[in-house]
Amino acid sequence: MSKVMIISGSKSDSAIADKAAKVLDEFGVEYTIEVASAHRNPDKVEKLVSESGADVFIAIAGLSAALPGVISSKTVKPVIGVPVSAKLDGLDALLSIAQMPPKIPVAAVGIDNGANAAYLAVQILALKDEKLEEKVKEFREKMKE
Ligand code: C2R
Repeated sequence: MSKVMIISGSKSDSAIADKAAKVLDEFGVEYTIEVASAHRNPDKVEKLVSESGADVFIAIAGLSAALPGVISSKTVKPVIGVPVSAKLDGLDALLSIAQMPPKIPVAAVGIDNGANAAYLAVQILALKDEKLEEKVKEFREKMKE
C-alpha cells in the first residue's frame, strides 16, 4: 500500500508532482499520483481520499487552491499543500493553502516546491520508521559536504 498519495488539481501541475515523486523515489517511499480537482470533481477527490490507505497526502494546486483544504476535510492524516505559480506568481495559491480556517490545518510549502513537500512527507513517515529516519539523517549529513 502506498504511504503517500500525491493529488494535483490538474494535469498541468505534473511538473510539480514529478518533483515530489523524484524525492520519494530517492528515499524508497511508495506513492501514488492522481489528478483530481476539488472544484471540478469533488466526488472523485472524496473517493480517492476515503479509499486511500496513505499516511500522508501531498496536494498540489494553483489559483484558488481549495484542493488541499478539501482533502484535509476528508481525512485526519497530514496534508501538505504545494501552491503552484499559475497566476499572481503563485501568491493566490499560497494564501489559499496557508490561510486555512481554524481546526482544519494544511501544511504549506513554498511555491512550486514539490520537493519540499516530499521531504516533509518523508520526515513525517520517519517518525514511525527507524530505517527511514536513518536515511533522512544520512541525507542531512551528506548535505553538509
Ligand atoms: P488547468 O491547467 O487544468 O486549467 O488548471 C490546478 O491545480 C491548476 O494549477 C489550472 C490550475 O487550476 C488548479 N486547480 C485547483 C483546483 N482544481 C484545479 N486549484 C482545486 O480544486 O483546488
